[in-house]
Amino acid sequence: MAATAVSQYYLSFHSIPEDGGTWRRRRRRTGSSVCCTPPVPSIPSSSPPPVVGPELSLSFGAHVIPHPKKVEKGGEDAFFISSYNGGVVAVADGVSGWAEQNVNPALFSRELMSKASSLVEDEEVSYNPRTLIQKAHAATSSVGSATVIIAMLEKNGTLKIASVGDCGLRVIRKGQVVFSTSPEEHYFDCPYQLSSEAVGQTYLDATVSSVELVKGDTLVIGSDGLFDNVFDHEIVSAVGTTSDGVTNTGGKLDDITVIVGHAESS
Ligand SMILES: [Mn+2]
Repeated sequence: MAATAVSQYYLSFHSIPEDGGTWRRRRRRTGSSVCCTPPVPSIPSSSPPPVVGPELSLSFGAHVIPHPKKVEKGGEDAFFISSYNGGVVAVADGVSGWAEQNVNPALFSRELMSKASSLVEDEEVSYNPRTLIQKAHAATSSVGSATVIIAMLEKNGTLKIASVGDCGLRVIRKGQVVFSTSPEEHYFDCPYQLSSEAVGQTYLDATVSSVELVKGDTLVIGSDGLFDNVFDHEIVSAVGTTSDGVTNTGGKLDDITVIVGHAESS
C-alpha cells in the first residue's frame, strides 16, 4: 500500500474534571506517574544527512475507534499521514475537560493536526518534528488543549519523534519492541498538553528522540486509548497477523487511534 497524503480528523471523549479544570483525568491500565520537571531539549541539526544505502519510506494504514458515546461525532482524536520525505505521521488527542466550558474539545486537536499537515514541507521545519509542533501550535487559534506526537522519517532511515503528553509510538522489529516512547505527565492521569492557554506546555516540553529504522520495521503510533487498553506484547502479536478482529468489552473507554507504518525500500 502506498503512503497517502490524506488528512483525516476524528472526534473523542474524555471524562470531565470535577474541578472544572481542563486537565484530563482518567484511569490508566498500565501507567505510572512521571513527573514533572520539563526537560531542556536541544534542537537537532536541521540538515538531513546524505543517504547511504537503500532509501526507506513508510507505508501507513490507520484505524480509529471512537469512544462509544461519541461515535456520531467521531471522537476527539485527530491525526494526519503524509508521504513527504520518508513519511510523516502525527496523532493529537483533544482534552475533553473543555466541554465543561462549552468548548468542543475536538476543535483544538483537529486544527493542530490540520496546521501541522500544512507545515510539513515548511523550510523552517526542516525535518524537525519539534519545530513542527512549535509552528503548528503557534498557528492554532482554537480554544482547547491536546496531547500530540509527530514522527518524521528521513530517507536514510532516521525516524525523528517529538511528543508532548501520552500519545505513543513503538518500533517493532522481528517480533520485538525495539523502541518505545514514554508518556509525559504532571502527575497520574494528567498528561503534558499543548494548550490555547498559558498554563499549558509548549514544544520546549516535548520529549525528542530518534531511532534508526531498517527495512521491515513496523511502527505503531497511537493515542493513549490504544496504549492504555493494549499491552505491548498484544500489539506485537497483532502486528503481522491477519484477523477479522476481536470484540472485547471493558477496559478504559476512550477514543482509540492507531496508525501502523511499515518501513520499505523506496
Ligand atoms: Mn485519549
